[in-house]
Amino acid sequence: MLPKKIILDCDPGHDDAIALLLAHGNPNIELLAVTTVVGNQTLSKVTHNALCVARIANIRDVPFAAGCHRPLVREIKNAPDIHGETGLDGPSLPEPAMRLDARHAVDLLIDVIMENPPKSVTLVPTAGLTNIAMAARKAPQIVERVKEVVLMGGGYHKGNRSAVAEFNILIDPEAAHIVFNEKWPLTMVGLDLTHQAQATPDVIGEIARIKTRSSQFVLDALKFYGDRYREHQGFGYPPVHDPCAVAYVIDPTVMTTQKVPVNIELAGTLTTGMTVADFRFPPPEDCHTQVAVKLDQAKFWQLVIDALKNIGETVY
Ligand SMILES: [Ca+2]
Repeated sequence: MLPKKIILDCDPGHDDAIALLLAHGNPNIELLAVTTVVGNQTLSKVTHNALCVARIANIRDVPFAAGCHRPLVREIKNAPDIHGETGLDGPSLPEPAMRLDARHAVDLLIDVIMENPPKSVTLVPTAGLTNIAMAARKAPQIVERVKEVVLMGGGYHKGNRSAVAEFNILIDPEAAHIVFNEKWPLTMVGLDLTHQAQATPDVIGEIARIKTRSSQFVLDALKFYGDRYREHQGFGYPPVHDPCAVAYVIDPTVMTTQKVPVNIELAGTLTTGMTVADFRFPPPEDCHTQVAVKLDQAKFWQLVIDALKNIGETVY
């Protein structure tokens, strides 16, 4: 089986960092590019963090580019309550060894999609959708060319930044509206799914046995992230959202999905940023969106652990 080509668009972020390690460490993924966008912290902070994680995992020869520094319309909202002032508080980070690609992330996204064969590139956004929306508007030809979009964001049951809105969608709902309404096949890996991916003591114990720099980084990241989730959101164990989207690309049997139309609320007084999923049966024939429903937890964590083992020890 040929590896699946992906572009990871992220805002590291503790769970983004683990998503990056999973993508790099899994042999079924070819990481074509990493793009960053404002979200968990400012653009400069999350971009710095992405380059630090690249060094921890010894990622080379993959272009990294910085994208949009603010949402399309709204003011910037970050998440220091969960990710700290740096966006990746907790683990000690090495200085980046890699330089950023000179291109804006939106241009890198477009270039990489157009340089690769039609329907070969999967977009994996694990942050606000500003870069992806900008790319779709700047180069509409990418929409047909992309194989699919598998994003972490939203939820059809409840939100985490409002009663009904999830952070990645809420910080740039206009961008999400663009991305969900383009006709590419889109899988929403939302809170309904990612809240099933909690880093339990069993999982932590397995990661602790790997004993490499990358595994130690993950342990330190999960310690901080777990404490914040306990304190601010009442979780016993933290939900590790972003790697779920990467795991679906690696092996779609890691979760069940359901085809339903999804659109983004832009005008609600209580519901702005809600991913409104229409579960009335049957879905329309032209429905191009699906939502993730049920996670195979054992399979998911095995993918994460295998990726860390594959990365092995790194030197810096
Ligand atoms: Ca993220």
